[in-house]
Amino acid sequence: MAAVSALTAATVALVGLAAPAHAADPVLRDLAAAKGIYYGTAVTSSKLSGTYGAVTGAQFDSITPANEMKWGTVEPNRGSFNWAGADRVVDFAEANGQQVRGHTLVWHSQMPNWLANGSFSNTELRTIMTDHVTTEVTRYKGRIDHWDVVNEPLNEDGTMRGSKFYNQLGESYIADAFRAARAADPAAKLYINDYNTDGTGPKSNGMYSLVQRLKAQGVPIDGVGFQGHLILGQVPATLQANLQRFADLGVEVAITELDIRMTLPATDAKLAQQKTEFKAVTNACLAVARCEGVTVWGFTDSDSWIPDVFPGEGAATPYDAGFQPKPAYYGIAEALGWTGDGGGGDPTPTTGCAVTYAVQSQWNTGFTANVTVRNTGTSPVNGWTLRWTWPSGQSVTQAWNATVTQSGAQATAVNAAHNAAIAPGGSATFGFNGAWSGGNTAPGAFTLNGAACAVALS
Ligand code: 9MR
Repeated sequence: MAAVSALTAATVALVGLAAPAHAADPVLRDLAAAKGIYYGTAVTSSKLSGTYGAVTGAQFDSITPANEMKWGTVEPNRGSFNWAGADRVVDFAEANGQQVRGHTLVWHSQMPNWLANGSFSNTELRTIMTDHVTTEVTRYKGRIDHWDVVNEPLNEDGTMRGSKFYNQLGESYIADAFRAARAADPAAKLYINDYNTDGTGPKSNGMYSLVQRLKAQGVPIDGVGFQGHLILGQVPATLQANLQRFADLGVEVAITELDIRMTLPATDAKLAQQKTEFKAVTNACLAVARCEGVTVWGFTDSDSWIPDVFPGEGAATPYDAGFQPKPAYYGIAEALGWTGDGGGGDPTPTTGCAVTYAVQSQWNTGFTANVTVRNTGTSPVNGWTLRWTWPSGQSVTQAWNATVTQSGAQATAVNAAHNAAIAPGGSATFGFNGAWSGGNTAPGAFTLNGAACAVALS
């Protein structure tokens, strides 16, 4: 029993609160699952709470630590490990029913200084690398769905990048890294991952040849990741065809780091174009049977690498810095089959109300009633006037929590200061005493700020 309580407490702490999206907003992870793919996001582990955590948990079914599993983070000093951030991401994913993309094991960048600047014999370096792969993959064995085993191995012209590993070990470092990863967790899908390989071209051709060579050598490679760091207006027209030709080699494919940057400021026209382009990239994945999913590299503009690296550019993700969905978000949803109202960006806010009218008590000449007004729209109500017509000659004699006046058979209730605002899904209640004689039939219709409400009698 104690163990169960502890688990529940931990789960509650990790599971996000309800996301602050609009009531009618689609859920990307559900739409994606219905289409047979995942929709993921890169995350920053220290931010996985509050609104950031809520949106991450609610909208995505795969997460990738942006930095927490990189060698420089997990082993800053040789033999001394820091798994805190990586653990937090994996725990969050499990609490929220998400997959994890492990990123990344062997990369020329973000290496610890002791490794980047150390001198090692070739044999020693190979052992250091395979030990690192074994240690990290083993730690998360059974908990990582996809590993980016080797990241960014290519130059722009498609030749092999001159990294520490390549320079000392040659191309075989890649095969060794994959073999170590497979041995450590046979269930994880093992990927090679790079940027500027999204469309056909020299770098993509280099990757294609590399994957062919690895397959020919029997290297345990399961997938190819296409990072998808794209520029507005420059989404490669060959994206789908390129994904397909890799799939035809007998590997999975995935878009692993999607963002579409633009020159700031973002305008409505640029954001509309960005919507079209997020939709197109998502559609390209959907059109390729072996495309397993799409991951955006940060879901909010407040958690994007772009402004730091490309001054004057940004707005590259599907949510703005205040966690509001941008047109791009609706473009993704539309590609995933959503048909709601998000054509130009945010769905048009809706208004709606429902009234519950209840007679609490009644005596020979009088009665007491309560009225609850519920906001069933997606936009807030700020100040309200509720009107109804008495069907059998009643009149209001005294009211509370609203000011009620009457003219002929029409009653008008105006909010009190404390219940003027009704949030979407929220309600306000007021009460009154009334007089009746002959009959006390409940009103059959109400209007809120001039618009008819649904009516429930009780
Ligand atoms: O998003 C990551 C950013 O926080 C780091 O500062 C940066 C360091 O190189 O790495 C970013 O992620 C990169 C990813 O690991 C590999 N592909 C390119 C990504 C953007 O630079």
